[in-house]
Amino acid sequence: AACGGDNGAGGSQPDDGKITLGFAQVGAESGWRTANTKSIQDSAKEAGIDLQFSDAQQKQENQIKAIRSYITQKVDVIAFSPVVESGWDTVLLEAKDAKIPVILTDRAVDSKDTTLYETFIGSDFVLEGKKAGEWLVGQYQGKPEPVNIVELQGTTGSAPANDRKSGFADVIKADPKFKIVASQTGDFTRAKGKEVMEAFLKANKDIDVLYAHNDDMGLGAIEAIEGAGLKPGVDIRIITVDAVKDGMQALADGKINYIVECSPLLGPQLMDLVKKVVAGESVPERVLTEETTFTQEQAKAALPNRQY
Ligand code: GZL
Repeated sequence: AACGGDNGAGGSQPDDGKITLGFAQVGAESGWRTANTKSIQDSAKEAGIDLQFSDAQQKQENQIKAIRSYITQKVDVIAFSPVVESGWDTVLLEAKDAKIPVILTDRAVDSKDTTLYETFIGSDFVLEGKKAGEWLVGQYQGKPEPVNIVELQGTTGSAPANDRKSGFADVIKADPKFKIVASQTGDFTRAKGKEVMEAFLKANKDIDVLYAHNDDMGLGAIEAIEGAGLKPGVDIRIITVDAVKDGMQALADGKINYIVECSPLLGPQLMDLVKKVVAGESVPERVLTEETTFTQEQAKAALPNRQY
């Protein structure tokens, strides 16, 4: 392999000819994120790709710093999961000027210039929100009484929070009996989910449903609901997104009523895209992840072979 030669993509091939991938991860805020990191690290090893990895503790400035360090290191490809949708154009332009291709994983950016990245591999979060809404509408078919909903949003400004909120709202607006009486960010963490749900419970006497943008906030909310002497999944129906093991266990135990899956296992597909991009092959501008939904019965059946 070329030792230190230019591979045309701007990065310089290391002496051993291995591709070097710089990955700027969001953080370690949830079970989903942990599983996503494991998938990326395991599949880089499997693919023989040299992975430089950073954890931004959910701070955009740390992700930008990490991307800049990868540019300085002249990695062959940069990949990252943008913690929020906006504020990326400057650093992505620096990567483009350095001729280092960028791959978006998991979350999207709102940059108008789509030449700033090669492809975006991740879920359709609007569809996830719609799936959650459709299940709820189905549950209350033919029941005219009002349905009071509280919503735990993901990280403010993140694509999953924006899109899961809008997809859900789009579906339930069909019937005015569905009312979102409170909606606030729990930043995708259990701790914050519990704290905000405690506040919701104090401020709202009659909550029928909780829609949490991820399992972790839903699990935190369950602690708050039980702390208030109510039965999660019965007194307050709960819908979450992700389907990580702890969420699926709560679903099987009847504390959650429905989970919309969001797969974190993007590693293998990411490594294929990295190899294609370095080889100068064309890649699709959007790669959608396969995912489904789970009822309580389906969770019991699926739990034994859940990978994460
Ligand atoms: C979704 C991902 C979200 C998960 C959360 O693809 O960005 O971030 O739903 C995670 O659990 O924190």
